[in-house]
Amino acid sequence: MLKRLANSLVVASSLFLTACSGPMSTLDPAGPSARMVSGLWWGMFVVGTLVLVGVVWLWWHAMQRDGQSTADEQLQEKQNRWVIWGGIALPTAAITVLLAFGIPAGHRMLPWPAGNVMEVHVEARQWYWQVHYPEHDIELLNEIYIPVNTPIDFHLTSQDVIHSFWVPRLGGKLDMIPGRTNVLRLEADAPGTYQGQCAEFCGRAHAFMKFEVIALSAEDFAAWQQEHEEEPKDER
Ligand SMILES: [Cu+2]
Repeated sequence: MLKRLANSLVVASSLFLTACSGPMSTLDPAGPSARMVSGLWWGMFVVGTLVLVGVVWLWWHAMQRDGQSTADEQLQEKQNRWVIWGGIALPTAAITVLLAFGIPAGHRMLPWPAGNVMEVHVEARQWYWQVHYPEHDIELLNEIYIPVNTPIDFHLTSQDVIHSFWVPRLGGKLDMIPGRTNVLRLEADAPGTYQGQCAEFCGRAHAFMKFEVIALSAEDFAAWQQEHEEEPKDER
């Protein structure tokens, strides 16, 4: 029976895991920030699974036992041990381990001053994205071209309601709030197209508020930039 249960668990988990790739999967990271997010996710998944299995095992064990009087002093002491180790020590240790990984990971994702950071401004509106490259005076709509292996600071704001900027394969999401600029640092490892989506319900067409991040090699990006800078301003 246990063997059959184990087999069906393997089949079920492999079915679930095949759904972990794809253009909107945080578990298919394509940049340093996304890798930290997915690393934390897997760590929490493993710890959470161990805790679940342990609790279910204890519950099953408890259900099999006959009732005993709690007046028994020895039994009382045993129960106190369970409360201290299982109810206080174990959660404290688990939370400490998670914080020891989680806090430095969150810290590394912040946009600290660095040498080769590129700046891209994104303004959200119902229901599209206006992209501006301040250093090159380029404007785009619903698509963002970036060079690979370069940290990009996205300066995010909104012109109407709260939206949220999210490119799952590149990193975590960040809210875009009217009257405020939030900065999100993302980086792509390899050339390719990464899907983005508004992650905060913002009205009727929220589900269709999508964009694309196109990562190009350094040479291709330089060529793209030159091509766009040469366009006369009044045609944009
Ligand atoms: Cu939205």
